[in-house]
Amino acid sequence: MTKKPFRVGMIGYGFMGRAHTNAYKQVGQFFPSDFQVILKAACARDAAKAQVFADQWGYESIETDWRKLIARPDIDAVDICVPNNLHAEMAIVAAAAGKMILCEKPLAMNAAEGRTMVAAVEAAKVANMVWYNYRRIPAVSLAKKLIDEGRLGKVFHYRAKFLQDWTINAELPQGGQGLWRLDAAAAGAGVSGDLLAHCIDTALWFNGSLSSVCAMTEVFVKERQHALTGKMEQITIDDACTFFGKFANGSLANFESTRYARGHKAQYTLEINGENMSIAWDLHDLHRLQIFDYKDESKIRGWKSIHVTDNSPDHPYMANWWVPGLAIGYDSSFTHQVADFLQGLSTGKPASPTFRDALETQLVLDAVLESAKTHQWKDVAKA
Ligand code: SOE
Repeated sequence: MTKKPFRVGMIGYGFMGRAHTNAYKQVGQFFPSDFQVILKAACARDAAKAQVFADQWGYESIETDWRKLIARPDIDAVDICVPNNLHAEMAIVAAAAGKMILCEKPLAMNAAEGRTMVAAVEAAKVANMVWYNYRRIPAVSLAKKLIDEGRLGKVFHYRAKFLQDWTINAELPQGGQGLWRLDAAAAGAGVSGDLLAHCIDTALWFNGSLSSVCAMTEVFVKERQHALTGKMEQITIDDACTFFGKFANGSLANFESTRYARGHKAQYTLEINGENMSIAWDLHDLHRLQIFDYKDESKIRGWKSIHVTDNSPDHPYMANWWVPGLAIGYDSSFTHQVADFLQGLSTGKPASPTFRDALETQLVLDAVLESAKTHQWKDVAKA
């Protein structure tokens, strides 16, 4: 069967540029589809850096102007892997050019910007998706399956945290590669947009809408040297953000994120407690799902740890990998996301989260930051 080309134009070459490209390279082997992914062009302002990236990862060509990349007739899909302040403009131009768009998370700097992006992709009717990759860790996808099967009964609590420790050093500058995450002008928000966004995305997927939130944020290092200007500049993003809230289904939410939890590198944990079952997951042990099922016979009832590596269809995505018991990793979640995106193109049922789905996360984030600023509960606006 002749496959349809899916010609990718990648904008950006950092950590996420590599993670997404790795997924494009793997997907055809592990998840065959109607499409042949072709790494057509990599784009970065610095031609030398773009060329090194293109050579290392197998892109056929480079561009240094993202508008030229988007305009190229041999590009079908644009992957936006640049700091958050550039997402909206690039996505809107790509939509107008009729290109499919795969955008790194968070969708936008804020919900207002997110709305313009949703309007653009929906008006242009182009396929779109946001890279909230943790949904596609098999253990997390299995948790979603169990929740959708109604096994939990009434849900009472949802709690999640995402802890890191890489910004404790006050000498660390802000701005530039990787460190743009500390610069409000480039990132929009701190740990809320960078880390809590993942937790919120999964929570909304598992447990439905959040209706109201009450938050606090803190900036522990008030000034950092800006890598681009060399000057000491104020830090206005949140270094830490904690919030609680209420879901529309009546359950209570409890979230925490920080880059100041010494010893934790990327500890994303989540737990959901229902009347019949509780489910917990930890990114540091990513192929295990912890389950407590109250329906178990009392003498053997207790928390069980499921190694989500079986190749039966019950363990999402695993049938396409190795033999039972052999684990896959963080990188595979991106491969699964591309696989689902391509499948969505064939079936006409778009892979989530679409820009519209991701806008809901953005609305929660806006309410969280507003609540922290005003020291008041805030309702989450409707999409
Ligand atoms: C920040 O350190 C970061 O790389 C986030 O930007 C990613 O979204 C998260 O998955 C891991 O941590």
